[in-house]
Amino acid sequence: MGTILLPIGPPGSGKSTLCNGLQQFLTAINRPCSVGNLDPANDNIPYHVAFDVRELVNVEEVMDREELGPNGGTLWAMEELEANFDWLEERLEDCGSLEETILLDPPGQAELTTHHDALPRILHRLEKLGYRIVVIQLLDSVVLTRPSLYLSSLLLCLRGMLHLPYPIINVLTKLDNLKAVGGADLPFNLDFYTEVQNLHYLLPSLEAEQAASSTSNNEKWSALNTAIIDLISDFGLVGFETLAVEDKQSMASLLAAIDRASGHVFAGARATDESGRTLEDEASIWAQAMSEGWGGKLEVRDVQERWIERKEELDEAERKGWEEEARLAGALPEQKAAAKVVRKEAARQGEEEDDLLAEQERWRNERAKDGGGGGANVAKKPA
Ligand SMILES: Nc1nc2c(ncn2[C@@H]2O[C@H](COP(=O)(O)OP(=O)(O)O)[C@@H](O)[C@H]2O)c(=O)[nH]1
Ligand SMILES: [Mg+2]
Repeated sequence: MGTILLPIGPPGSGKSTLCNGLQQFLTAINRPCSVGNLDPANDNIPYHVAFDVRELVNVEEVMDREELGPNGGTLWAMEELEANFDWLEERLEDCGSLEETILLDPPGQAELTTHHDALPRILHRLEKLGYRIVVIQLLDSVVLTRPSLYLSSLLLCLRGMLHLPYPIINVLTKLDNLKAVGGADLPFNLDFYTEVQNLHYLLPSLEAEQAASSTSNNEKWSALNTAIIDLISDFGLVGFETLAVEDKQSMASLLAAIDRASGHVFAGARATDESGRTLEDEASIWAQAMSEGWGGKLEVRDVQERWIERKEELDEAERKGWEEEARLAGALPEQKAAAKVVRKEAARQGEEEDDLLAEQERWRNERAKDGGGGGANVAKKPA
């Protein structure tokens, strides 16, 4: 049975980038993976695309034909995709064996994950075909920097979880960027936000934010905030993983969470070559880590340290690490220059050695002519 991973989330939350990152990561650990674009207005396809919904429906064409704006055009296009479900089914079959992981990159319209029915109906039909489905709901971590944005995002995530009733992982993306957009001044530690702890603690900062930006009745805002907080807390469903897509550890942690959600069973043994030697490739190391019960989960405390508290220091350490790796691989220009110097020096020494040997040979011949013992015999012990 194949697994379909569906990243959802507002435009710019990182869906296409995650598809690209996961495609690279899964390929590196030898897990077959394809990515299909379902966004009829996608102008950023960084990954190798297996199939593209724009072969079926083009948003500009829909907008012209139906006299719709970009938002309505996209929703209409998703309905066309639903009406042409056979097209999707065939494209998925073309992706190869049902063991494969298939990523679908959908549009970011909020309607699709709050109340529009095309996406849940498409997923339902895919599930009936036998695909396992995992939804990955993305949210730019910049929302943590404004309490009102964080609260409304929680509401959006909760709605997404209720609208798409599949295993779902909520992810705060772009953690590497959080400090630059104000993450160093957050009033609470990162785990407060990822674990969605007691939201009532947010009330004073929500009120301060609203007092600064609105002239309307603050009491009504307070009552609304409290009602939303109570609603989110009563459901108790929302929590977040974190992601910095270019960070290997962060990607490994997210993939482990995805695997837990999809029930992916790891091959326990490490791969071997023809002679039976254990391979030291990434796939093998991943299999080993999983078979030894590595949960793969990055602690929030470590994420906070890596991307907020000690970001500059650890960025620098990481840069040096990469430099060292590149140096070892002989990839840096200075390394090439250094290798050239070493080779030149060896050649020069070789030339000097040749001169020395020739000089010794000449001396030995002269000694032999004089009737003296050859240089090589001088040290010989008497028999
Ligand atoms: N710094 C950083 N930028 C990211 C990350 N993920 C995505 N982005 C950037 O966010 C922007 C929007 O990403 P994209 O994948 O196109 O979002 P989509 O509209 O949800 O598909 C792009 O410029 C990405 O390079 C991340 O983990 N860190
Ligand atoms: Mg995109």
